[in-house]
Amino acid sequence: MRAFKKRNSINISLFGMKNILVIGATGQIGSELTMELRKRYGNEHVVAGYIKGAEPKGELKETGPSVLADVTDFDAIETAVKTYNIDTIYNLAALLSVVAESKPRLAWKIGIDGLWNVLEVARMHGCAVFTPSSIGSFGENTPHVMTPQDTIQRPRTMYGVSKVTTELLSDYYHTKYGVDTRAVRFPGIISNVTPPGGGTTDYAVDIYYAAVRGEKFVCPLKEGTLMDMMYMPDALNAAITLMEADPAGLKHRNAFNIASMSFAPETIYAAIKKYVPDFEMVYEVDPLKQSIADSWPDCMDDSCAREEWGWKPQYDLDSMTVDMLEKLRAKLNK
Ligand code: AKB
Repeated sequence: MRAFKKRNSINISLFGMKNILVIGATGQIGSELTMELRKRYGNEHVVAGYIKGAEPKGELKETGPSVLADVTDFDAIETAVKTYNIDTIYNLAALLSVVAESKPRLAWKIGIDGLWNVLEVARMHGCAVFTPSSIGSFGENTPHVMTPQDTIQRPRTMYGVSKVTTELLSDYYHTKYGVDTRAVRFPGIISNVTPPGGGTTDYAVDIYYAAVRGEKFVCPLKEGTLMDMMYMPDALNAAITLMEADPAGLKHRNAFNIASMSFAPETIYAAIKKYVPDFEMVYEVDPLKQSIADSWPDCMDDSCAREEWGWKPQYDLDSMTVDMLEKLRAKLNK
């Protein structure tokens, strides 16, 4: 076993020396996280890691370096880390919940075998690692209202199984090898840039596109289905703030509950209808999505994140709706 390079416990970004690799940089969160990190740390210091068939385009390609970094390929990850002298890895490679149910083996290969590669490279080369968990790490027998930070996690989906394992393996690498692993449990993320694909919470993005296009929205979840959701700027800020936090303040690591809003389909529909009065929605329940959503929390208690590293969201449902409609109207020329 090779010993990992010792890192100073003071965050090295204070000295302006952070070199970051984003694995999954062309995905829903990765594409915006890469651009936000480039704004904060400088374009040359943030490398967009992609897989074949999902190469960076546009400003993601033009503003900074990119590298082939398939999470399932240990050598590719290690070469990227060595080439760019990386000290921090944001590992966003994963299949979302619905698609993971149809490809459970692939979900494990990307989520867990891939994570193992990332953690091994991090151990050998002294990198900090952020690998998100999700509300999907909880299950039917978790308390659903104000879900505590430390509670029962017995999910029955492959997505959930892989997210709980992500948390455990990341904590293991921290306690056993001292690797600086940290993570949050993301709610459903809503954004106007790269659409999600194959998630249970995707409806909360699709509904805005339907409203702006003047289409009737067919909701795949039934009335009353509550889930935590978050606007992308808050999600990006959470990831970066946690990775910048003083480690002395962290009692938890993998992974923190974070929350900003919780709503059911009829609530987001009403929020949009306030600004798009003709907007229509009908229900056509998808049984798989419904059963997954029913197993997830209604709303999480994020007091540990607030206390340990100062988590504080900026957006609520109304301010997110105003911003989403404005940005999508510009994007879709509507
Ligand atoms: C999904 O719906 O699969 C994701 C998630 C909540 O982790 N958006």
